[in-house]
Amino acid sequence: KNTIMNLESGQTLGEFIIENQQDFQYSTGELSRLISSIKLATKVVNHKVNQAGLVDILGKFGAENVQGEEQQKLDVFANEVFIKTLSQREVVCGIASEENDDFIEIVNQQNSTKSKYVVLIDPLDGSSNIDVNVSVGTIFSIYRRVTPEGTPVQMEDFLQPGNKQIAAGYVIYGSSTMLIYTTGNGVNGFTLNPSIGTFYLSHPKMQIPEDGKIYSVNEGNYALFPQGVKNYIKYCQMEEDNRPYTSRYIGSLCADFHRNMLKGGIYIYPSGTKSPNGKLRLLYECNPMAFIAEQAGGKASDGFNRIMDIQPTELHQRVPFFCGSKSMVEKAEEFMAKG
Ligand code: AHM
Ligand code: MG
Repeated sequence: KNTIMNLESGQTLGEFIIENQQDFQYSTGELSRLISSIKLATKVVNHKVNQAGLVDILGKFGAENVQGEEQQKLDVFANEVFIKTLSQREVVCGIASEENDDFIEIVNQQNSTKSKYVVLIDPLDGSSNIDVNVSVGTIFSIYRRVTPEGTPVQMEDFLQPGNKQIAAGYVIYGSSTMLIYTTGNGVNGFTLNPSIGTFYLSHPKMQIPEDGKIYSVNEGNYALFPQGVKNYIKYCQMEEDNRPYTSRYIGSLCADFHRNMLKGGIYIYPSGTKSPNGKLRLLYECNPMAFIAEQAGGKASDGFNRIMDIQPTELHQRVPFFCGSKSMVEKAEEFMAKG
């Protein structure tokens, strides 16, 4: 009984969205409907992610795939859920997804594009972690289109620098499912109560600690890292002042980023690994996380310059990523500058 009373006194994400609608200039409720649609899709994906470990057992007993269909991969499923949910509600005029080569134009039954927003999304980030029951996430980024409303959406509507983002957020399907987002007026985090399917405001006005003691980088690639990153890692490991720092790497950006948000820390995915610009995508991963980090008082850089000032040239562009507590990112930049 107590639990129910406590929950009822807490603010839900739905209530929060309505109450904060005035955050957006020229607000017509359109962006609120868009964020509500993301909330809905998140719950559908969450339900499926929670069942991931059961698929084999159910399959063995014939309870799954009665038509003999192959079990759909979770990242494909998540991609479809977000695209269908957003397009059917006509809350966006275009979607670009990490899972699709090209962007998708959304038209309504009259064959026109009504909304002025585009969404860029990584529907299931860190999906290689699913099989081992480690947290995965969703990352999204929202822009106002630059081409005229009512006309077909164009590539330039998606290739905008991160500093033009209207909103951004991530979901972490972890020991609890959380949705964290910003509309440029601070960062707020909501935790899902799965028994009633409602997100509650659990982390209001999130602030990333100015400094931290955790560094997250895939050190297996050490030999390939630029000298600046190697030197910074050695600095983290040195016995001096409040060091050595602690090393934590989950391999799920949402989870590593989220831990750093709460405890302070730096996340690095440098160049010089499998691709010359690292692995992470500017539009689906780095820009939204950079917007959230900055809104929480943190910092995001490519090692030299602000992530959100980079002018994108292609949808799936990759970029080195240094993100987290402000002083830690600045320190890493100092090492990068020295080379
Ligand atoms: P994905 O979008 O294909 O899942 O790749 C992104 C993920 C991030 O979540 C994570 O931080 C990174 O890849 C881990 O890469 P690596 O295994 O190379 O360290
Ligand atoms: Mg990803």
